[in-house]
Amino acid sequence: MPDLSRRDFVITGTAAIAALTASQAIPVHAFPSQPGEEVIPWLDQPPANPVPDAVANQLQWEQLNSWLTPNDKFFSIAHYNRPVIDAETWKLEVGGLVKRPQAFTLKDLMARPRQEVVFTLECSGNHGHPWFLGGIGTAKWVGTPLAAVLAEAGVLENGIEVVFFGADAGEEIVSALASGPVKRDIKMRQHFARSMSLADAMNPDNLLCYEMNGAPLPPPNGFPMRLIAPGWYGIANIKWLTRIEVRPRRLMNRYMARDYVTIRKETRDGETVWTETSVGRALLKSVAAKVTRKNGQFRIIGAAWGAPIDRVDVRIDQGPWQPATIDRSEQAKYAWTIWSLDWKDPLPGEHSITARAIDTTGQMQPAMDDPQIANKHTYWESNGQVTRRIRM
Ligand SMILES: Nc1nc2c(c(=O)[nH]1)N[C@H]1C(S)=C(S)[C@@H](COP(=O)(O)O)O[C@H]1N2
Ligand SMILES: [Mo]
Repeated sequence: MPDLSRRDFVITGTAAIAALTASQAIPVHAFPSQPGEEVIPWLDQPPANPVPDAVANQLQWEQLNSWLTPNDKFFSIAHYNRPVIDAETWKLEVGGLVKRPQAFTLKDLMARPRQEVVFTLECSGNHGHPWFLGGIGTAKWVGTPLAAVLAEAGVLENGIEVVFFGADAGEEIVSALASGPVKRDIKMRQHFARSMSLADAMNPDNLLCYEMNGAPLPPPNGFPMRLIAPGWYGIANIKWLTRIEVRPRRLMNRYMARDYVTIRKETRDGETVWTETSVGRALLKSVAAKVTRKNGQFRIIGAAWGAPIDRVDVRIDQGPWQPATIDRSEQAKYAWTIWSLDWKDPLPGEHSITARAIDTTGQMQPAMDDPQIANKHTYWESNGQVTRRIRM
């Protein structure tokens, strides 16, 4: 029995094709869309983005048609300015608590060993606001491993934290509360920065990245160099890198300690406890991306990411959870998994569609009323189950 992959269709007789297409209906590969396929738009379209300078080019879920997000469709976030960097004069400094401080040119770094990773980058604020649904994309990132650069620089014994600085900068004001009656605002110009523990920074998958989907890193995504930290939320992936500094203390700047901090109210032994935690690793999540119609057949197509995916369940209205078909044709450790579910004979009218992902350790993406989500008083790490509405 020959393997009837799609290519074989071309050289097989018409009768065989007819028999095969009739028996197996639509192929399990969700992408690319088929000729004659139509996308039914969601009813709950997001409102206008109130911060178009900071959050640009959000993913349009209905247009999701490939596993990798094309560079011109990839979202970008800039909390300060969007620097334009001359690659000829640009340098990356590696300093602080190292035996051999270094300064690399782009050529130096591109001459080092090349490594690639397909990684789904999501802003931890994604789905935290009604207008923010498209702060996510998947790309093939290429660069040189960070670990070897740090090892060659020789981290000194008291170096525990690795700080990554961007070229972008802004003014920060901190209310310095003294223990007495004195309170004073301190204004300072700060470069965008985030840090990781030395152990996290030494992860062999971390890249000093200069290439995205086969092209030089586009300016909005960090040209000429950014950190790619697979498995971490977007915020850790510092763009427009200029300096890496090893330090003896934790970094407590705005984007580590004040912003991108999740605040949760928990009850422990009847007592209310508030927790404040810095956003870090990505969390398990899934969404329905689009509903398609072809030859009178309907299909829900979506994505799941944030952890190795075992299963995705889909619920239509208040019906049972139905297991989706996982598209195994394109998968990678740190990339989203595409799934689909055939929707048999939807009734005309309004419907809701909810997806939930289950990872390979059996963990389930939390429901919106799960205490993990319901007791969260900030919009970061919004990985609760997403419900979309549609009119059929
Ligand atoms: N230098 C710098 N790096 C940054 C940011 C920034 O404002 N400045 N934003 C971060 C945030 S919040 C996210 S979600 C990701 C987004 O990456 P992208 O713009 O390539 O999509 O970049 C991160 N890296
Ligand atoms: Mo972000």
